[in-house]
Amino acid sequence: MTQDPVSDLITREQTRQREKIGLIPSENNTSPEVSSVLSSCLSNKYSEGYPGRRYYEGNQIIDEIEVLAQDRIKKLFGVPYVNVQPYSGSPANLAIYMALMQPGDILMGLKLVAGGHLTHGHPKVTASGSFYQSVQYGVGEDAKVDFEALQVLAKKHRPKVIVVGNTAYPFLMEFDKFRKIADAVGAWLVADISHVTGLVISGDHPSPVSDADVIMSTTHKTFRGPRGAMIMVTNRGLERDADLGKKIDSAIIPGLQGGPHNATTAAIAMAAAEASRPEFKKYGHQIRKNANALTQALQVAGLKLVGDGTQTHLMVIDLTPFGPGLGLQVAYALDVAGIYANRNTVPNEPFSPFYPSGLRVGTPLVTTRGMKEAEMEQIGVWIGRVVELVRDKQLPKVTQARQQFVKEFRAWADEHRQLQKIKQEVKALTSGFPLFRW
Ligand code: DSN
Repeated sequence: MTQDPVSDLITREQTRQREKIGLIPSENNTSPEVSSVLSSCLSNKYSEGYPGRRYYEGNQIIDEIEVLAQDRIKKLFGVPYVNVQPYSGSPANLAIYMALMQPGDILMGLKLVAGGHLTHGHPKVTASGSFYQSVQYGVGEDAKVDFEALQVLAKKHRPKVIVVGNTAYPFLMEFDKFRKIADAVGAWLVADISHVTGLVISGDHPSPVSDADVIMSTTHKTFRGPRGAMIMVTNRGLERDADLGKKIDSAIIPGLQGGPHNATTAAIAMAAAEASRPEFKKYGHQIRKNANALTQALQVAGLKLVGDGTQTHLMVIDLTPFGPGLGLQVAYALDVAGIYANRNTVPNEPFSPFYPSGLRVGTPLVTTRGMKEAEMEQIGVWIGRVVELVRDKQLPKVTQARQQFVKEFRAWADEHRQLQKIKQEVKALTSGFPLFRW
C-alpha cells in the first residue's frame, strides 16, 4: 500500500521543527504524554453539555475526564470555577464578553500596536470590535501601559468590561492597578493571561486571581498543553454575580460552541498535572533567564528592543532605526537561516500589521527543548548577523510596488550564501536538543 502524502508532510514538519529554532513566543512543544492523549479515541465522542447533563449518551468516562481537568485547574490556580471547553482563546474571550455584556456595551482593551490582542476590541474587523463599542488604551513613551490616560478614558467612557492582556507586551501586567480603575468605574476586570500562564504558575509573573473577576488562558503557550483554552471565575467574580459561572457555561454552549473536544480536555488535565510538578517551576524560571540572556545578546548585537527589555518571556525588536517596515524581510531571512519568529507591529507603527517594523521573539519553546543562556547568546549573534544582511532591503514607500519587491526579496534570500551558512550552524546546534525535555 502506498503511503498517504499526509504522513510524509507530517514527517517533513517534524524535521522542520527539530532542525530549526522556534522563537515565536506563543508556540511551545507538548510532552509525549500530552501528545499521545491528543491522538486518543477520546476525539471520537460527542458530549455536548457539561458533566452530568449531556445531550448524548455514553459520556460516563468523558464526564470523569472533564471533572478531573476542572479539579486540577481549580487547584493549580486557586479558583472556584473553571470551564475547560473553549476551542481556543478567541471564542473564549467572546464567550466572556457574551456573559458580561450586551451588544453595544463598552469594552476597553490594549491597542494591537501596543501589544494587545485582536479579540480585545480591535476596531471594525473583529467580532469584539464590531459587536461592542471598543475604546482602546495605549502605552506611554516607555512602552508601558499609561495608567493615567487609561483612568481618564475609563472615567469618560465608563466601560462594562476592561481587559488586561497581551500578545506582544514585554512587561508584567499590573493587575492591581487595573483593578483600582475597574472599581472606580464599576467595570468587570477580565485578565487574558494566555501568554504568561506558565510564568504565573512558576511564580515568575504576578497572578491575577485576587484582582480579576474572570481569567482566560489558552492552554498551548507557556502552559505547554494542547491547543485550547480555559475560562476561570475568581471568588471576587462570584461574589459580584453568583451566576457568573453558569453564564460563562451558557455562553460557551449553546452560545458559541457545540461538542467539546474531549481529547483536548484530557490533554489539559494531563498538562495541569505536569504544571504541578516542581520541574515546571524550573522551566518557568529558565524561560525568564533565557529571555534576559537573549535580550542582552540582541542589545550587544546593536538591536533596539521595544521598552528596552523584557520582564516576561518575549521581546519585540524595534527595527525602525534601520528604516520602517523591515519586519517581513528580517522574519523571512531568519527563517531561511533556520530561525523562525514573527514580524510584529511596534508602538507608533509607521507601516501596517502586514508590513510592520518589528520582530517578536520569545523563549518558551527553546526552553522546553533544554536550551539555556549560552544558546541564547549564540541565537542573539545569529539574529544580529541576519539583520545586518537585510537592513538595506527597505520596503518601497509606494504600496503598489511592495508585492513585487517581496517576491524579489524572497528569491534573493533563498539563495543567500550567508543565510545558508547560518542554517547549517543552527542545524548543528538543534541536533543536540530534543523537541521536549524535562
Ligand atoms: N496568535 C497568538 C499569538 O501569537 O500571540 C495570540 O492569539
